[in-house]
Amino acid sequence: MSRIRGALIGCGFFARNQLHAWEGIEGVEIVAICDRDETRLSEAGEAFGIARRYTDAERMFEEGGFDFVDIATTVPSHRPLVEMAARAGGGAGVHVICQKPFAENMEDARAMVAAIDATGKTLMVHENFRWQSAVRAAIETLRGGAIGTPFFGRVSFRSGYDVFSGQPYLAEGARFIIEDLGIHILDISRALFGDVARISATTTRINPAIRGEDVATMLLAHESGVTSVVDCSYATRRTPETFPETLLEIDGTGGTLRLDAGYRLTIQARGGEERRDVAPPVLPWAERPWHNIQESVALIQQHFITCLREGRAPETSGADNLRTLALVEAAYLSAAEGRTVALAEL
Ligand code: NAD
Ligand code: 89Y
Repeated sequence: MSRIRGALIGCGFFARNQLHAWEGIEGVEIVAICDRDETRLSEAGEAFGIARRYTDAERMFEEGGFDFVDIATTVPSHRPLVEMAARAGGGAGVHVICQKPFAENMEDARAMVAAIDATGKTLMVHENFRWQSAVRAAIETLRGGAIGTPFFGRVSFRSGYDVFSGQPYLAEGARFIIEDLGIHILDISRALFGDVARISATTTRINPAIRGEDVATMLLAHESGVTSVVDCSYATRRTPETFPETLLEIDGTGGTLRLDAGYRLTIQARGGEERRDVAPPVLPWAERPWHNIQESVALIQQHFITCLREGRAPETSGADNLRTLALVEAAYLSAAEGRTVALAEL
C-alpha cells in the first residue's frame, strides 16, 4: 500500500483539525469529502483543495476510489456510516476511523465492530486524548517502571471553558460530560492502569443553560488492583484555566508521578526528583489552547496509517474501545441507580 487514499464524512467544527492533520501525513491523500450541509462541504473543499464532494455518503461509497473513511460526524450517524463502510465495494469494505463517542449504546457499538470485523478491514476509534504528548509521556514513564507498580491514580479534567459556542449540540443532549469528555479521561485511566472491574459515579448539573450533567466524579476499581479517581467538570472557574489539560497524580510502590497544570511532569522516585516540561508543540495550523488536542489528532492519525502499513491493530481499535464505552455506560448506570456497577453487567 504505497499511497493511501481516504475520504472524510462530516465537515464540521472538529473535522478541520483532521483535514489539516491528514495534509501533514506522508503518503496519504484525502480524495473525497461528504457533508449533508452544502455550505460546510464547499468551505472545506475550498480550504483543503478537495474536488470530489458529496452530500450523500451512500453515493460517495458507491463511487469509491478510497482505502479508508474518516467519520467526523456526531454520534447518531456513526452506526449507519460504519455499516455503509462495511458494505462498500460489494462487501469488501474500507478501513474506518470513527470519532468518539463511537456509538450511542453498547448494542450499536458491538454491531459496528462485528460489521467491520467481517470484512477483515481495520477499525479505529478516534480516541485521541491518550495520544496527547504530555499524557503519552506519563503513560510511557509509568509503563517503563519508573515509579514501580501503581496502586492509586487520579485523572482529572476541570475547566470553565465555553465549549458550547463551538459545539452547540453539547448543551442539548440528555447526556453531556461523561459521554463527551469523561470518555477521554476514562480511556486515559484504562491506558494507565488497565481494564476496570467496578465503577461508581456521581453526576450533577451546575450550568442551568444546558440539559445534561456537567460534573462527574468516578471511582474505578481496576482489574490490576489499582484504584483510580476520574473526575471531570465544565463548571470549574479557577485560575489558571487549564482547558484542555488532563492532570494526573499517580502513586506507585517506588515513587510518584504528577502531571500538573502547564504540562509539567514530575517524577519522584529512589530519593530523587525529575521535572520535565512536556508541553505540546503548536503545529503550524493549530492555535492555543486547542494545540494540545490538535497535536494528538496528528499523532493518532499517523498511528492509524502506521498500523495499516504494518498490518497491525491500532491501540484504540473498535474492539478496544468497547471497553471504554462500557465504562461510560456503567458510569451513567451507577449515577442513576446510586450503586457500584460491575463491568461484567454490560
Ligand atoms: P459538528 O456538528 O460541528 O459537525 C458534524 C458535521 O457532520 C456536520 O457538518 C453535519 O452536517 C455532518 N453530518 C452529520 N451526519 C451526516 C451524515 N450522515 N452524512 C454527511 N454529513 C453528516 O460536530 P463536531 O463538533 O465537528 O463533532 C464531530 C464529532 O467529533 C463528535 O462526535 C464529537 O464528539 C467529536 N469531537 C472529538 C474531539 C476529540 O478531541 N476527539 C473534539 C471535538 C469533537
Ligand atoms: O468534544 C470534546 C472533545 O472530544 O474534546 C474536548 C471537546 O471538544 C469539548 O469537551
